[in-house]
Amino acid sequence: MRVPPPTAVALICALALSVVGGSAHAAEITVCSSGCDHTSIQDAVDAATSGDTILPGAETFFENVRIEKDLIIRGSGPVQTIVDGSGSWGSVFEIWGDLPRVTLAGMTIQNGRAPHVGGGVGHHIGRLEIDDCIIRDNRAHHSVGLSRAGGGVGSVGNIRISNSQIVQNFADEGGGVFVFCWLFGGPIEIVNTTISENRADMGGGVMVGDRCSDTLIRDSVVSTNTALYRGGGLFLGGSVTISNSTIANNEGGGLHSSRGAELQWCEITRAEITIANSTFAGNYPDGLFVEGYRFSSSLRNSIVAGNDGVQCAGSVEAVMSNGYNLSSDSSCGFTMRTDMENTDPLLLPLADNGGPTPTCALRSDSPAIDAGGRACGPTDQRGVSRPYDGDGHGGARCDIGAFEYAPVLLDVIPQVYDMVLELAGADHDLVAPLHQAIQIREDGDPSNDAEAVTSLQAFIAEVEQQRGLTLTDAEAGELIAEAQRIIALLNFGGAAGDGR
Ligand SMILES: [Ca+2]
Ligand SMILES: [Ca+2]
Repeated sequence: MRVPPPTAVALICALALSVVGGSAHAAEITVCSSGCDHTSIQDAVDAATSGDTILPGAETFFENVRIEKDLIIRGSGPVQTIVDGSGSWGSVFEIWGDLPRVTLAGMTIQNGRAPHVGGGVGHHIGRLEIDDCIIRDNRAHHSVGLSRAGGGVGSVGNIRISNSQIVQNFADEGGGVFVFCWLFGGPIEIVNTTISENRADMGGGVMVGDRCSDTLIRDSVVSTNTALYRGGGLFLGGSVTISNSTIANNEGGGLHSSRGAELQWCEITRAEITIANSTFAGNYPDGLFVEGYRFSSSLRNSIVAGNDGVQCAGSVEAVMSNGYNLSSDSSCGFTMRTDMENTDPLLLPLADNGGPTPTCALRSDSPAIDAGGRACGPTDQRGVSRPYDGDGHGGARCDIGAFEYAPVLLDVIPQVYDMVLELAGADHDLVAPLHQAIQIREDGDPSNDAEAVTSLQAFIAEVEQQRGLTLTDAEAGELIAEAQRIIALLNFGGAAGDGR
C-alpha cells in the first residue's frame, strides 16, 4: 500500500476531526423534576445536538423516548434512574434516524409495550450500546394479527449489551432480546449479562435471525427463560459464538440452532455455532437442539449435562466435538479421546458464586476439574483466573465448562491451621472456629462461603483475645493477616469487571 504524504495525512486528520467536531463541544444536559436543564428525557433529546450526553437524575421518568441522533443517555444507575413506559403502546426507547450511534447506560427500562419490535428498546437503525441497565417487564406481544418480537430489546443488529440484566420480558419471538439483521449481519455482542425469566413462543431468552453473521455471547448467563415451542434459552440463526457462558434451567430447550446453510433471500448463508468453555444444564427437554449441515455446530471444553430429557437432539450429525467436552449421556457424539460421555459433572445449582453473573459451580470431586484443554481463555465466566490446579496434582489445567474450581482456600487454610497448632496447641480456643471454617470450605459448596467468612471472623476475634497471652503480637499479626487473606479470596467476585 502506498504511504500517503504527510500533508494528506494532516488533511485526513483534519477531516476526521471536523466529522467528530460536534463532540468537541459536546454538552451535558441534565434532566430531573426541578433544577435541571429539562424535566423530561424527550425534551432533552429534542434540544440536544448530535454527540451530546443526557444525564437523567435519580428518579422515575414516565415516558416513551424517540431518538434520531448520536447521543449518550446515562442515568445515575439502574436502581436510581428508572424510565417507565407506563404500559402504553410504544417502546420505552425507540431509535430511528440517519445511522445514529446511541448509548443507553445506568438505568432501568421498564413497562414498554412495543407495537412491533422491542418493548423496552426498539433499535431500528444505527449502532446501539446498552451498558449497566436493567431491562424488565416489557412486552412485544400481539393481540391480533402480526407476531411481535423482542420483549426487552428488539434490534436491527449492530448492538452491544454489557453488564446488564434483561429479566421478565415477554414477546411472541425473542422474549428478552430479538435481533433480526435485515440490513447488516451484526456485530451483536452480549457480554457479562444476565438474561433470565423471559418468555416467548420461540426464543424465550434470545432470538437471533438467520441473516445475522456475527454474534457473540460471552461471560453471560441465560437462565429460567421459557419458550412455548422452541429455544427456551436461545434460538439462534446465523453464525454465533458462545463462550464462558451458562445456559441453565430454560424450558423449551437450552439452545435451538436453526438450519446452518440454506437458500434464503436468493443468497446462500453458511452458519456456524461455535461453543467453548460453556455449561448447558437443567434445561427441558434438551440441552442443545441443532439443525444444519454436518458439523455446523462445534463444541470445545463444554458441559452438556443434567438437562431434563436428552442432552443433544435434532440433527445430531451437525454437532462436532473439538475435544474436552462432557455429557451426561451419549446423545451429543462426544467421542474424541479427551471427551467424557455418560458422566455426571457433579454440578451445583445455579447460584451467585462471585462475579457479575450466576454460575453452576463444580463440586470438589467433579470429573470436570482439570479435565479441560489448554485454550480456555484467561478467566472463567466470573472473571476468576484460569487455569487453576483444582485437583491438587498434575499441575494447573482448565476445568470443563464455564466455571473454574479454584479452592485457593484449601491451600491457605492448612497453612494457618499448622501455624495455630504450632503456636497455641491443639486444645486451644483458636482451633474450633478455624476448624469450622475448614469444614465449611471442604464441603466444596461456594454458597456456604459467607458462613466460612463468619467463622474466620470469629477466629480473628479469638486471635485478638490471645494477643500477649498465648500469642506474641507478631504471631497474632501473622495469623490475622492470613485469615484476612482467606476472607479476601472468598470475596473475590467484585473484581471481575468487564473481563475484556
Ligand atoms: Ca482447573
Ligand atoms: Ca491438576
